[in-house]
Amino acid sequence: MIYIEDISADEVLDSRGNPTVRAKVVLSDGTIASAIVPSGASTGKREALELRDADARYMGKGVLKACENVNTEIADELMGMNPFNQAIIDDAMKKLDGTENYGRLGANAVLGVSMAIARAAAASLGMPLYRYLGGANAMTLPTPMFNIINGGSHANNSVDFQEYMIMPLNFDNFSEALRACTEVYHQLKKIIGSMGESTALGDEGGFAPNLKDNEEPIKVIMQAIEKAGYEAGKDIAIALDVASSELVVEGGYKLDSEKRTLSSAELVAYYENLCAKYPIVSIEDGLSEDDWDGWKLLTEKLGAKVQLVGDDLFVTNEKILAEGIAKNIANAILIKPNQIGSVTETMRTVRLAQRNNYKCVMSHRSGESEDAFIADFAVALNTGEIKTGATARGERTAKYNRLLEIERELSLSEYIGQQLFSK
Ligand code: 2PG
Ligand code: MG
Repeated sequence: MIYIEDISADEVLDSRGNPTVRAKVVLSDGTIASAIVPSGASTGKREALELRDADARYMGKGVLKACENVNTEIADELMGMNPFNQAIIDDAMKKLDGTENYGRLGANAVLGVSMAIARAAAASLGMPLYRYLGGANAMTLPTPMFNIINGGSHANNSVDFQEYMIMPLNFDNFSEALRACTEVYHQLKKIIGSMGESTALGDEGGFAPNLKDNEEPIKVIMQAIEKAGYEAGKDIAIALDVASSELVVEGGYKLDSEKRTLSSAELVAYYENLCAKYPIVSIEDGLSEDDWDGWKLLTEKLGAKVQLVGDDLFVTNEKILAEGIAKNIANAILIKPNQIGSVTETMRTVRLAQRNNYKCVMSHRSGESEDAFIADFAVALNTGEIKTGATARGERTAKYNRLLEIERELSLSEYIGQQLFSK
């Protein structure tokens, strides 16, 4: 029997220059695989714990303790186990940690190992990761939610909303859809430049200009869609991640660029107005993670026609999602493996969402790496959508380029004619 021979971790850097965990797994058949854990900026309060050293190194952000936990306790526990039992392995780490949120070992330690083991198991079988994790049914290339303007805590500009994204509609395949989005991105750069604004990039590869309010980015994106030769609403739609938990102040949501604070009901009305004027198909974290009454109102008002994605709201947590489903809150969930801490728990949350007709959007974090695990994971779980930034910055293109590779593999394989593209 093939077994786990060695597990280790070292401290590497993410796309913001912050330390993160790279875990490495060696199997008894000689297979070696590694995985790098991402890290968020606008994190939800109920996310699993990211263990940081909080000492003098890297302004407290070192992850040597998390690496040490992998090198000692986790390695001791898992060495000798069968790498093909992902759920049993992930469960063993959960028990070893002993807390609800990986508060002892760190979700960054646990997730790194969980991903590296999945990757090693796939490699040992000579299978692509998406096929190993998803089986014969893994064949849907996800629609990109392509981040084109960055604001909020992902950029140093005036825009309050965190992400303005475009989504391709009705394209026959992933690569054509990606091309269309990238062409819009290039046109947008020209338009922003011609306005005399900076075309510098934010954390996720979108532009980060100073614009006068939170509607202006949508206006320039509409122009860019047209300039690129596409029709807004027919070929390309708009999606927002407001990340509104970051806007909360006493008495409501503060929109700095507009010098006003809105109540939950006023913010919902603001979205209704935007949706009436523009082809907006998805709004993420429109209300804060604690504002469940606001979420209820938002879902009542817009849920029938707009995808309402819970990110900070659900933090990829099966239990919190179950509460949301029971209360009819939102109709979609963002899936970030490091919010919950392991491959198995991520899969369980996706399963619950899909069974209840909640859409799933696989997602990167704002602090990323060259690791493209989520590209395979999105195909494996047939999430149908992926959020992984713009086609700029290597840590973002790593995911798009991996999806292009998967697309090619699926159309060359036994799935000829069956490669599905979620649109
Ligand atoms: C989000 C993410 C990713 P962060 O809010 O959806 O885009 O940002 O990783 O900073 O939480
Ligand atoms: Mg979000």
